[in-house]
Amino acid sequence: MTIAEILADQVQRDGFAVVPRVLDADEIESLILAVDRARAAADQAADPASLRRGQSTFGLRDLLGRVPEVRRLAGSPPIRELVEPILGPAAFAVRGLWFDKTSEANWNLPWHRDLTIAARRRVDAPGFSSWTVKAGIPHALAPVEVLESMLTVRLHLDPAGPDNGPLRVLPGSHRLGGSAPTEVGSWTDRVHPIECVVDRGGAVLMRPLLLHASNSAASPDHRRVIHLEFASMPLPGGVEWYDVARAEASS
Ligand SMILES: O=C(O)CCC(=O)C(=O)O
Repeated sequence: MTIAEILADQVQRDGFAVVPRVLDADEIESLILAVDRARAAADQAADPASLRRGQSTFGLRDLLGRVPEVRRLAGSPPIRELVEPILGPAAFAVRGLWFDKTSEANWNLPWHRDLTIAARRRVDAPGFSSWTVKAGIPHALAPVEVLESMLTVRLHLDPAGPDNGPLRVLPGSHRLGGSAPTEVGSWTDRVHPIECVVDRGGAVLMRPLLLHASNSAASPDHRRVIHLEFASMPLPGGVEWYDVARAEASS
């Protein structure tokens, strides 16, 4: 079995996999600089894409649209090699977010699934609900079939360990088995949570329907993550993805 096949199997079975050494030190530094530039520009323009707590920015939306380096990364061979064995060669990135957990923004997130997609415009199609607008972009809860066919790649620009509020997951909880996507209790009662400990430059592959959470960091420091969501098919009912970033053209 190849490493790609082993990872695809893990994601199929557990809903997630931790992958070491996806980005090297130079790539990490240039991504940090590129995101910082976009973040500073958004802050200066009081742009709602920048997620702020007090004086501190802890997140940025629309990363694929705002940071060309991240758009290139999403279509680059090292990322495609993680995504294609799971979603197939037609997969494309549909959303990019950046998060940093620091002492000023030391969040604590309860168990949840990622149920929202970003769309080009609101269309009241069956299966889409709770439309909202975030940073000028329409968002909706998506049908389960759409979410089941997606994959998130979380790229870690800093180490995530037990002390800085790493992602926690409930293995296998991406399989709904007929239960509602908002249902949590039966999983927390019987599945032991796993902490995703990731080195700088590593990644977590995750199905959006996997139940996940994170505690506040005991020793907060930067915990920067580029969060990329991938899909492999058009949305139903005339709804369109807000963004579609495909693989780099091979020369
Ligand atoms: O990075 C974290 O702390 C969790 C983020 C998260 O839960 C999410 O992206 O849905």
